[in-house]
Amino acid sequence: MKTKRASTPPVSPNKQRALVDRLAQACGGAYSPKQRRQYFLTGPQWAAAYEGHALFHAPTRRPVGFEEVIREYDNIGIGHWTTHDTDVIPTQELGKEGQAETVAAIKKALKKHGLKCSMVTTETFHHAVFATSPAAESPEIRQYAKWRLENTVAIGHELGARYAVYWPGSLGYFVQGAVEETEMLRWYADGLNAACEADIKLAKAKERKPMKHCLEAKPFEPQGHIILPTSDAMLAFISSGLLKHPDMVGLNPEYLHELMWGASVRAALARALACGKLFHFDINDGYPLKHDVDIAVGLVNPLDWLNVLVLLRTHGYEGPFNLDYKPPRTTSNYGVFSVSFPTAVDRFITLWEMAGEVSTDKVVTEASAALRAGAGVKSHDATELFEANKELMTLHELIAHRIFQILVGQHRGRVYSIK
Ligand code: GCO
Ligand code: MN
Ligand code: MN
Repeated sequence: MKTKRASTPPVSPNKQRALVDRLAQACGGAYSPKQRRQYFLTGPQWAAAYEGHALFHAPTRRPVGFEEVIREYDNIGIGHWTTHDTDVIPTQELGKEGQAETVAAIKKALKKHGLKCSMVTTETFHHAVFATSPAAESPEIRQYAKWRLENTVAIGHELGARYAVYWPGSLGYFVQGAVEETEMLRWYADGLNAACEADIKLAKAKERKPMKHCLEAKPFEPQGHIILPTSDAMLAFISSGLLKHPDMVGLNPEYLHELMWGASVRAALARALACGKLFHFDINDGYPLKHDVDIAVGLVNPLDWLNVLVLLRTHGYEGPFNLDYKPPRTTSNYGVFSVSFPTAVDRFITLWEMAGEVSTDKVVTEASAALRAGAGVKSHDATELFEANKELMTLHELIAHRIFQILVGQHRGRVYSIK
C-alpha cells in the first residue's frame, strides 16, 4: 500500500535555518557544552573547513578560517583543536614571517576560547611537490619533506601540542616497478627520525615533554599502491630497526581506514593496544572495501562502534578521539556547526557511556565470568572437554544479543508492541 505524504508548503530560504534548529531541538538528547568538554574530543581544522569538494564534486560550502572554527568548537564544547601545517599557513609562507604571525594569532584565538591545540600534522600529500610521496627519490624533495616535518614539530611546541600525526598519503607508487620499496621505507624512516630528533631538542629547550608521534595508515587511494597500508604494517615498520626512536612512535589508527580493508576494527585496535602503541584515534564511520567516505561516527556501524568503545574503556585508553570525518556536501556552512559537529559529539558521548553500561551490565559480566571459569573438568580428552563446556559456549551469542539490547535501550525495558 502506498502511504500518502502530508503535503508540506515550500520552506522559503529565510525560514530554513529555523526549521533545522527546531527539528534538531526536537531530537532531544543533546549534551551541554560543559558536559562535552569533559571528553578528550579533538576537532580538526580541516574537518570543519572541508568545503564538500571531491574529484567530481564542486565545493558546496565557503571556506572557513581557524578563528571561526575555534570559536564554533568553543560554542559546541569541543575542547581541543588539531591542524595540518597548511590548513592554516599557505605553503609559500611556511617557515617565514607569515607563519609566526599566524601561529601567534592561533594562540590568541585558542586562549580567548579556552581551547587547547592537542595535535599537529604535516600535509605531505596534497601539494604537487609530494607527487612522488614525501620519501621521493629526489634527495632535495626528501630534504624538503624532513624540513616540513621538523617545522610542524616546532609549530606543535609553540602551540602546546602533545601529539604529532603522520598520514603519509600516497607513500607507494602509481605504476609498478618504478620505485624500490625497501629504499622508500628507509627514506620515510629518515623523515620520521628527523622529526623525533627535532622534537627531542625542542622539548629540552622549552622544558616540555617530547610529543607522541603517531603514524596513520590508509589502505588504498583512488590511484596508487600504498606500502604501509594498515596499522599492522605500521607496527612492523616501527619495530623494523629503521626508526632511531621507536619508543616515541606509535599509531593513530582511523576507524574507517581499518574497516576499508575489511578488518575487524576492534581487533586492529586490540593489536595496537597489545603493543602499547595506541596513542591517538581518528573517529568516523563508513563501509568495508569502499572509499574513504569519512562519515561521522556512529551513522553506519553503531553496534560495532559500541563494541570498539567497550574495548577502549576496558583498557583505560586515555588518548584523544579525533573527529576526523567530513560533513557531507549536503550540509551547509551553518549546518556544519549547528548539526554536524554537535550531533557527532553527542553520538560519541552516548556510545561511550553505553560502553560503560556494557562493561557493568549484570548479564554481560556474569556470562563473561562464567565463560572464563569454564566447566571445572580436568581432562585431556577433547570430546569430554567439549561436552563439559558446550552449554556455556551458548553465552557468546547471548552476550551479543545483550549488547544489541543495550544499544537500542531494551535493557531498560524499552519494548516495541506488535499489533
Ligand atoms: C584522511 C586522513 C586524514 C589524516 C590527516 C592527519 O582520511 O584523508 O585520515 O584526514 O587523518 O591528514 O594527518
Ligand atoms: Mn584520519
Ligand atoms: Mn579517512
